[in-house]
Amino acid sequence: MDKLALEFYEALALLDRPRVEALFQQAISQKVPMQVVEELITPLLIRLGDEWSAGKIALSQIYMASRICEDIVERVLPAMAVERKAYPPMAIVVLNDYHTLGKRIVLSVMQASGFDVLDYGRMDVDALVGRILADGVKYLLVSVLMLPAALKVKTLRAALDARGAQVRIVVGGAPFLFDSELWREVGADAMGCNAADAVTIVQRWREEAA
Ligand code: B12
Repeated sequence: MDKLALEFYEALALLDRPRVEALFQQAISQKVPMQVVEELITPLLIRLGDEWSAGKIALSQIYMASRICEDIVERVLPAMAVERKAYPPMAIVVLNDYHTLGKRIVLSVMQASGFDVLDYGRMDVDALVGRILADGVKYLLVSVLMLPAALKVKTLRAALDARGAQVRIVVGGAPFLFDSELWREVGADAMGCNAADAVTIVQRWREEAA
């Protein structure tokens, strides 16, 4: 970990908001804000999660640290592109989970890249299937950070298949980063490691259909 990342991590673990803010400003003087989010903030949150599962820090620390990060990320998310791309209807959702920051970032990056993406917020499978059918969604972006929620993608796929809905599903989030084969096992069509992957995958699907 470089010096800035180490200092950022220490400030975050101590919940020292002014220091975190100052270090973020320092980082964005060298790189574009979204790159700092992906390369600095996301890995450090993952590290905090590992420290929590190892019993080294309290959940309340993660909660507060993630609130500080959310505030920073919210301020630097890219603006929606003026030019919109003509793509099949697509939506993004957090499935049965309360981890929302990843979805927020993926949505903004997609919108900044010119995609119209319906934001379904947080839903369970039954409600989600209804929305997908009503909106005629063809590409679905699913964000999950809990393993039980990741396994629900299998239920979702089965429910969509049972209704004859042809929907391509791209998944992302911690369980799929922990287990690189999980996305196939739950019946997704693709898995993305970050927001930029979401853009690449959707573009690839469109090219394949052309
Ligand atoms: C912050 C955090 C919280 C916060 C969430 C705040 C919020 N509003 O989001 C709080 C404190 C509330 C929380 C609560 C809990 N958490 Co938590 N949490 C985390 C932590 C540390 C970071 C998550 C995060 O925000 N990362 C930053 C964002 C930007 O990254 P991201 O979501 O991964 O998204 C990026 C990529 O994955 C990708 N991506 C994400 N979605 C998608 C979708 C698509 C389509 C694509 C292409 C890409 C993509 O792009 C994003 C940008 O790069 C993770 C650790 C980890 N390894 O992820 C644990 C973690 C997810 N939590 C965990 C747990 C267990 C819990 C709790 C059950 C703890 C408890 N006992 O209460 C609760 C459950 C809450 C619930 N029911 O959902 C576990 C899950 C383990 C598992 N196997 O299921 C983890 C992995 C920690 C750990 N190492 O054990 N948590």
